[in-house]
Amino acid sequence: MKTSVAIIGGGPAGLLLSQLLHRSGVDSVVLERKTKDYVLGRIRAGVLERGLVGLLEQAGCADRLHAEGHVHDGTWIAQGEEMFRVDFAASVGTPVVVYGQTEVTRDLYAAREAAGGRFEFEVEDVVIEGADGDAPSVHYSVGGERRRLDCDFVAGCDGFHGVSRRTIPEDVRREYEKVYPFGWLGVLSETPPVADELIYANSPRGFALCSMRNEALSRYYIQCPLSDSPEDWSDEAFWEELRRRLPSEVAGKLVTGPSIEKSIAPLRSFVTEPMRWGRLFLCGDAAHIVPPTGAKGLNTAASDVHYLWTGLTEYYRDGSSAGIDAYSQRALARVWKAERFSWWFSSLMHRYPEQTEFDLKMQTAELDFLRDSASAQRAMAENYVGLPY
Ligand code: FAS
Ligand code: PHB
Repeated sequence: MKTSVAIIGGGPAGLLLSQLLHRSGVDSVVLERKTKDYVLGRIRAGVLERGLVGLLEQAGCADRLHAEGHVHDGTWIAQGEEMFRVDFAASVGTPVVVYGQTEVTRDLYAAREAAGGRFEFEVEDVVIEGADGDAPSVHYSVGGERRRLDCDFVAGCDGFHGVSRRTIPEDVRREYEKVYPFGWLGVLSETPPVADELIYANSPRGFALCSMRNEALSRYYIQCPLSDSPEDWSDEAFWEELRRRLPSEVAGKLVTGPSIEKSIAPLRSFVTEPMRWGRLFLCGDAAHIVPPTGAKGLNTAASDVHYLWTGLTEYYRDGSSAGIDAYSQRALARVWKAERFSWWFSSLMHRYPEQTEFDLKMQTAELDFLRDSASAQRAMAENYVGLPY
């Protein structure tokens, strides 16, 4: 089989890239390790930056997003019994849209299928060959049959545990990592959200987040020890702990119900440089990971896709390699700003085992400054709604 761009990974990054390339007249094939249903069964991100909304509009996949997504002009920050609001609209004039990553992925699959997009599901033993030459190829097995995909370029959109990043020789790669000493226990419940906007809470018992997917589907998180597993937490124990981390006025309004999904995600900051090696380009979680506090994971995958899509379109349309040659440097410049914001917001909102009394005073002073300063709120809003591409 032959294509222009071989895309490894059928998550949001791979699908969005494939659809945008299609709209630019560039052919691609998506190779996905799992089944489509498995990919659509993942519960992950919930907040879309303006940049991602724009890309989905350019991909022709934003109709349901605009019909069912919820525009949020701000978010609440709770510290103990106190709460204050960061007003995105007043600070930077831009909202975010709350619309689950699962739905984004569903819309992208629908668009690719409607356009006759080529997929291979349940691929195994993927090997990228010749990425440092002029004629790369991707080799993989499906149902025990070994197959080969010849291409001009390979987009590694296969997430943190994929094969693409490891294809870049170790003496070429530089990796930067910070592992956080806690995880997030997440629950999805068919209950009305406790508030109209998100609530990020810093409580003496640890971080909590109240989010949602729609008026009847809520998403909640609490910081938990890395040694915990979802089975350690009954629904009742989760709701009780969540209540204890929220201002009592909010806790009193919490509508609880059976969890329909319960999982624990570890938190890490991770970046690999460069994001290009020859004709292999890394995109999304394959190249970087952020703690989900700042809702930057999916949204930074989107900005990578923007840079790669525009660069590849320029190559095929104008014969210019300027865009793809600048890809890694452009993508990393924005990735590191997303890493910084996610690290800053995680440091502000979580309780860390090694925190001293002084550290806690610094955290309280930072929260007070964010509460009282319009410029501090503007800086947060600028990052939260999404820095320009
Ligand atoms: P993805 O990991 O989504 O997709 C990669 C795809 O590649 C997967 O479908 C995988 O099956 C496939 N793949 C892997 N290896 C392969 C191989 N060898 N061959 C072929 N295919 C292969 N972000 C937020 O903003 N907010 C959140 O709340 C949030 N929660 C998260 C919770 C969890 C448990 C995880 C793991 C991540 C979370 N994220 C969150 C981050 C997440 O949303 C990612 O940023 C987003 O999925 C990035 O998309 P992709 O880069 O496409 O990677
Ligand atoms: C979510 O709704 O899953 C969500 C929202 C905001 C975050 C992280 C996760 O910062």
